[in-house]
Amino acid sequence: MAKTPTKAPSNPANGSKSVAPTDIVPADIGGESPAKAPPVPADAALSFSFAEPQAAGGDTHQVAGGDVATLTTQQGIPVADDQNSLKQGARGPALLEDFHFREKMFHFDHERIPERVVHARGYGAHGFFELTDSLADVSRADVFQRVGERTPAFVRFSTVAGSKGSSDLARDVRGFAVKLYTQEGNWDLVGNNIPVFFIQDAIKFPDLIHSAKPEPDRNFPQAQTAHDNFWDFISLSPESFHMIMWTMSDRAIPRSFRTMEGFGVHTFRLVDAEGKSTFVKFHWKPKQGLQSVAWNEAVKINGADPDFHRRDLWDAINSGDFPEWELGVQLFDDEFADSFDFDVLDATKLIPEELVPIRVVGRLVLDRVVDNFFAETEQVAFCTQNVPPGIDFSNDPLLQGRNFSYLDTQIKRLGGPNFTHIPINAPKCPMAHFQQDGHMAMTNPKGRVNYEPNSWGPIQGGPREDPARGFTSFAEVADGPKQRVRSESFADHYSQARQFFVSQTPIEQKHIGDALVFELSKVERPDIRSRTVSHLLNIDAGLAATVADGLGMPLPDAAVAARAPITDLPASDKLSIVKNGPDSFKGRKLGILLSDGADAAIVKALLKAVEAEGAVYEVIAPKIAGVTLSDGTTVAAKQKIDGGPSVLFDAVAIVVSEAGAALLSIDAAAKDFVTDAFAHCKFIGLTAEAEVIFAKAGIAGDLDDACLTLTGAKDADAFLTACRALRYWNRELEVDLDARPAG
Ligand code: HDE
Repeated sequence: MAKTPTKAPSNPANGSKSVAPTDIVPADIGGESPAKAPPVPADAALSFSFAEPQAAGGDTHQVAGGDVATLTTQQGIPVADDQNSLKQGARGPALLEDFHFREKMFHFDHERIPERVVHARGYGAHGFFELTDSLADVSRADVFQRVGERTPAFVRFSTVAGSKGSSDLARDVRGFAVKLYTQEGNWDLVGNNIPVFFIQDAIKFPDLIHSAKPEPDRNFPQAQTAHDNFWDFISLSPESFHMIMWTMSDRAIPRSFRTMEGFGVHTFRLVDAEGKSTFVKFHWKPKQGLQSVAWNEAVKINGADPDFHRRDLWDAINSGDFPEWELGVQLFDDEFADSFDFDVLDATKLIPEELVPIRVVGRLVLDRVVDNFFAETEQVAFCTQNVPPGIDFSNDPLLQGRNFSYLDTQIKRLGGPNFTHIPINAPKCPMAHFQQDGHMAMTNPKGRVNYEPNSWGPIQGGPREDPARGFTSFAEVADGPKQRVRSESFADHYSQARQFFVSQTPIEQKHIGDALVFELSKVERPDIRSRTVSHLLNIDAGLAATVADGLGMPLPDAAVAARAPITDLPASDKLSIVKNGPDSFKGRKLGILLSDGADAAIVKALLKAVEAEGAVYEVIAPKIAGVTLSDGTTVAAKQKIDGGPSVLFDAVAIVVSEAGAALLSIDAAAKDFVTDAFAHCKFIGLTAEAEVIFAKAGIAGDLDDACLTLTGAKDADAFLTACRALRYWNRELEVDLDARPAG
């Protein structure tokens, strides 16, 4: 009878030979930017770690003295054999008595919790908020009082429509949810990367989301709005068209979470110690500048690296390149609200920065990745109702509805009322209340008294209300008949949609047209396509004509507008991505395609220039083991060419020898590498030898000003400087059929 191994077996059956670490010769140059020593988080004093053993038992696998801990059951019983279940004889039936097997399987069976009904796919990180300008003049909120003070933060970015396992580059709104653990309780600013929303009243949210999600009979398409149900709903809901302009723009395919803005969307209130209220809109402005990818590129990124955004955030933080945003506020009073062309309670409208300038009051820095995705990113529970004293709600009917929905959904998702006991959700300030019991209660009050008022005195009797420090709602006077109506002041649906469109650069306008044509081309019913275009006519006649032409359909009549659009709202530069890009290649990634025999001086100069720019690089090569350069230096590859397409990089350099180029020019993946980099308007650096690859790909004759020849080491700096422009969008007007005038 075969002896059962008791240790994890090496596998003699498959004959695999293990490679001793000494067999591997490290390359002279690594295949990617070298990892820096993990930096000390700037808020080290405030940082807290979920790796610390928690009340219910440590989650560390080490025991004192550094010995490896003994595997145990959840009850702490040491486990002797984790490879084999208990059987009656070696080939006999399994025994019910095997408590270790049953406990292990039971726990596994319950590993999943319901995914979020929207924003299921998300990625989070820790950091801090630092106040740089006191808001004490308008708010009593503790978090806004002391300049220089840091408040711990957790941020979760997300897509909206896709399931947890969907791809990062879906065309979609991005969630930008911020939890600040203030000294007066948690403040959750649960925003998006787009400052307006599709609908005006929360009662339409289930319909909007049903229409965007996979169609219920067939359960597809996944993470896409390009289908009949979505556009049917949208074309019957004119209020959505301002947001549609944003979601059809490149805002919906960001390059990185780090290159997106965030918005609180609704009008909130700040309230001072005297109870005076000031209206406020919250903005997060990325220090990294705004940047998006091209649609054709997004589609390909989804295949090449569905985790593109989460990997980007993980890598940036781990390499010490901490993403940072400024917190800006737009403050305004009743007088402005009354004079504004639109209703400040209508979440389909924004207030242009030119009208109410942004006051920067702080910065948000993400400097620590999670220890455990599930414990932190999956279990974090944002609730719009979480506001500390000094911040308050407006009557925006969307916000009012959200305040119900978020608490409600957490009970379903996290299983009970004690989700605030989970460390990621627990406030980091003192807490005292009489709420008790329920599923998974972790922090239970001690003592005899669990009610108030009580007469057990200040020590035994527990916490008391504090009328001065406690939260008081802004004493807004409200009156009116009880009715289901939409305010007349919400009736303008097109003016700001038009303002957004005219604020874009020509290439951004083209992308909006392209996106509409793409989405509507996936819609099967011509009447839905036509109805959608009928709304575009109220926004911009040129856009409507482009889309109708792209769909090959006649122009319909314009939709009947509830209120005639204002057509002369001035363009707002802040609404464009291209006009708000960075002026550096910092934080971006250069892909360097190498072959054996590539010019060592050029490669080394490129790496130096990348580092000087604060950018990163990855080497792509025919084989993952890497290449040997002209001077004998070996360079490791990060990507084999087939797994490292150019869509994963912000710019590319192709440094190859003549022999290497000859080999690569017959390789489909290498040809895709150059054609895609070209089609996506990237800056391309290439040695003269590389031209044969472009020739075989059919684009050698098209090389333009953004394709820079690298003749020697001296050209590396100039190439990296050129890359600061991020994309050479003019090229798209040459190479895209859709750039031709309508007709
Ligand atoms: Fe949400 N939304 N939402 N939403 N939302 C949720 O809460 C809801 C809206 C936003 O990373 C859910 O915990 C209603 C606007 C983000 O965990 C749910 C309405 C904005 C996240 C919910 C809206 C958002 C959510 C699902 C219309 C931008 C992800 C899971 C009235 C200002 C938070 C959850 C995270 C998540 C309801 C509209 C942003 C069901 C009813 C407008 C960033 O409660």
